Amino acid sequence: MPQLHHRVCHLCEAMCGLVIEHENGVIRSIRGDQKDPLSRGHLCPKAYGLKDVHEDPDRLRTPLRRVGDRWEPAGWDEALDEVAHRISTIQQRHGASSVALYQGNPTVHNYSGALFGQLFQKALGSRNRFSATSIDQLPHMLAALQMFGHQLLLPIPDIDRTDFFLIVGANPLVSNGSLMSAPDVRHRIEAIRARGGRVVVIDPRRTETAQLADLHLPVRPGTDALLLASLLHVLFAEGLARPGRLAPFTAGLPELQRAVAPFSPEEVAPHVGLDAPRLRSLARDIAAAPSAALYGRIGVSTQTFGGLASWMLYALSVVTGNLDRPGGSMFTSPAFDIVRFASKIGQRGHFDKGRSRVRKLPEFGGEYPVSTLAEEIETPGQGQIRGLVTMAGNPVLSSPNGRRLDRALASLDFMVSIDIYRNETTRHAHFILPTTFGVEHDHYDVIFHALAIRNTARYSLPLFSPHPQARHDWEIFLDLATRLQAARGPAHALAARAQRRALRALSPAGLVDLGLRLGPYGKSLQMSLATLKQAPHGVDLGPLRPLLPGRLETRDRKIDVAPRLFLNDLPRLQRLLTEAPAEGLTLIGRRELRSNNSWMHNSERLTRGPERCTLRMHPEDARRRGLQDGCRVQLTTRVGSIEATLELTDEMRPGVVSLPHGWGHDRPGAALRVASARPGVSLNDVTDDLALDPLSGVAAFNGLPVQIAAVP
Ligand SMILES: Nc1nc2c(c(=O)[nH]1)N[C@H]1C(S)=C(S)[C@@H](COP(=O)(O)OP(=O)(O)OC[C@H]3O[C@@H](n4cnc5c(=O)[nH]c(N)nc54)[C@H](O)[C@@H]3O)O[C@H]1N2
Ligand SMILES: Nc1nc2c(c(=O)[nH]1)N[C@H]1C(S)=C(S)[C@@H](COP(=O)(O)OP(=O)(O)OC[C@H]3O[C@@H](n4cnc5c(=O)[nH]c(N)nc54)[C@H](O)[C@@H]3O)O[C@H]1N2
Ligand code: SF4
Ligand SMILES: [Mo]
Repeated sequence: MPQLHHRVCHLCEAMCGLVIEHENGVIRSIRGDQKDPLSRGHLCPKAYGLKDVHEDPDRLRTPLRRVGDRWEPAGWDEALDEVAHRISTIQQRHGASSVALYQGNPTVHNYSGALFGQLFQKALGSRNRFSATSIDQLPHMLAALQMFGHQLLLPIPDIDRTDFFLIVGANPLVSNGSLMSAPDVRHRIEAIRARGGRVVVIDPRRTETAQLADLHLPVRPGTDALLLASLLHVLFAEGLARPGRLAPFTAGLPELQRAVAPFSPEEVAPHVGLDAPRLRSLARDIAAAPSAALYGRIGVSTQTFGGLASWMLYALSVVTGNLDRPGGSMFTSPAFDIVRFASKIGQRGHFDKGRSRVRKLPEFGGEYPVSTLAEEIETPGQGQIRGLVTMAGNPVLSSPNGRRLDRALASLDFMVSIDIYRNETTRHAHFILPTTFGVEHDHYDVIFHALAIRNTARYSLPLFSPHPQARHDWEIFLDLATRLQAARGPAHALAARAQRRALRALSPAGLVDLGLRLGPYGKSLQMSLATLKQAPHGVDLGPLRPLLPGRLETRDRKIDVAPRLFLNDLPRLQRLLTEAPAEGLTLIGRRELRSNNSWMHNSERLTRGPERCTLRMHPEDARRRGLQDGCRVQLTTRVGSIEATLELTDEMRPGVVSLPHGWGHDRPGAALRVASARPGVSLNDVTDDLALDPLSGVAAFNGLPVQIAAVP
């Protein structure tokens, strides 16, 4: 008899509720859960990735040890013992920071792994920590830290009630939303227009999202900070700055006004590549809208002015009174309130408390930019990285100048990867420790409930019991942490073992229970794990509510709309006005609906159909270079060359070309049979580890100069 299982999809930030039909341990079908209060029945094709990855014969099931080019299975105890021993030995000889840590994106989609990963991180005690944050949302978090006092206090666009949705450098129709958990974003955007609201997209490409909009503005890549500064300029110059109820607890408005004075639409227009009257009327439209949700994502955060652009978007919300207003950008009240928790234990985030060894890049939240990882491994001397732990990450394909990192990883004394696949990164490890996946464990979105457009809470039980050989991420972290602590001496060993017993007894689910009970609905709604277990479709906690000034975490309980850090970076932006816009082509990224960064290309179902890893170019640019649709072209940057198939489309802004990242599955030693049959190329073989936002340290993937020629 087929049975039904209800759970949340953990593959992206949208948190779609699913109904999974299964029989005799096999998933028969996956549908959207109509009763989920957030996703209301939505799902995307990737949901089947849960089944495909779960059943994938290439997914690792036992620990692997590499001996030269050969891999042999190892027992858990021997693998964990040897991994801890090798890490401790390097650390004893060369210092705690000689072993680095890289945490990839799926970490934040796995609450137990993330919580216990912190424990492991502490036990490792290395200052050389890296994660996908510095190739992603770091600037948004930095702006939140500076303006609202907490790195996780991110304003979320209230798209279900807004009258004006401005989308800058994001393509939620394909990405399903990021720092904005908003399943079924298509219907939500259509609803804005149906109720008489407007949608404007600023993107060098006429994306799937732009096609739904009232207005698409094809900005020149990397110039968003100029564009946004000009909007602020118009608001002040035309007396449209009206922070309203935010005014009593907003500091820095006069400083902001002075700071944006040089950036009139007329000044910035030739650099941004849009007409000044367009920019002026956009500022007026935002000011005139009864409510406006102003939103930016990867396109604005991962560029040379990522910090400034992220700050200015939030500043625009404040200046127009749209922060913390229904229909504007609001803060969430999640049932497990990670922001409050973190601040209770004094963790609000920090920036530039230290600098990396080689390139002197600033830390953020105790991490260094991953753009510097390769050179920290390659550069000899005191503090050199000699060992590496990767967890749920594939930086060879996901970080800039991946080829350089690829080579650097091969030179490490020791590397261990906690991952479900032997892929382009983990092939360099001496040990791979495989984890359970998806339907084999429980799930609660500690992070994404805090970033959702509506307050809801939903807990999922495991569907299948894990393979007898399998371990959860959290179990591996706990066991490694215990061993690392024990290696420091008998007293440490005793304490570590006691801690291990206590944490196993509490269990990750126990931590969620605690978080729910101590959260904002613990008393009022008796929120607990038991409550959620009785609500298999999730609990609706209502639309976002105004929370300011109470929710602010700044010392003076005020919004700082003009943090010194950002003001000091404005002369760099102003210099852009004195330079002639660069000739030649610039490269930007792209996401594809059936793909998820680098790791879902081993699903037959998700990769069939036309080739996806193509270089898109405007036909006019192709004509000038004598290139034909479908021909092979070579892309060359400072860092290297790759080849790709050309796809001509007038959705590209002339002068801009786009290629998706996460491909390039043709490296020896990886074991991904489906993916390697259609490998594509890695965009990050040509992105530049030296190209970053010097303010924040985030990688500047977008707006990279590139030469394109036919393959000889
Ligand atoms: N050029 C360019 N590069 C980019 C981007 C871009 O827009 N352009 N985007 C960037 C962004 S936003 C991100 S987030 C990064 C992502 O960068 P990464 O996080 O480094 O890479 P992923 O491709 O997400 O790799 C995830 C890894 O986790 C493993 N995995 C999946 N599930 C689990 C699990 O449950 N447990 C464990 N232990 N492992 C698991 C997979 O096998 C895979 O090896 O890429 C960045 N790179
Ligand atoms: N299907 C799918 N969904 C995903 C992922 C995936 O790989 N596949 N990855 C997940 C992850 S890790 C993340 S972080 C999110 C990201 O979520 P999004 O940010 O929505 O992702 P993208 O589709 O890369 O959208 C970025 C947009 O910025 C545009 N852009 C590039 N350069 C510039 C610029 O200089 N200025 C402006 N204004 N726009 C620019 C690009 O054309 C692109 O349309 O998606 C998540 N969801
Ligand atoms: S949109 Fe995201 S959460 Fe929803 S089904 Fe697709 S991958 Fe899963
Ligand atoms: Mo990301």
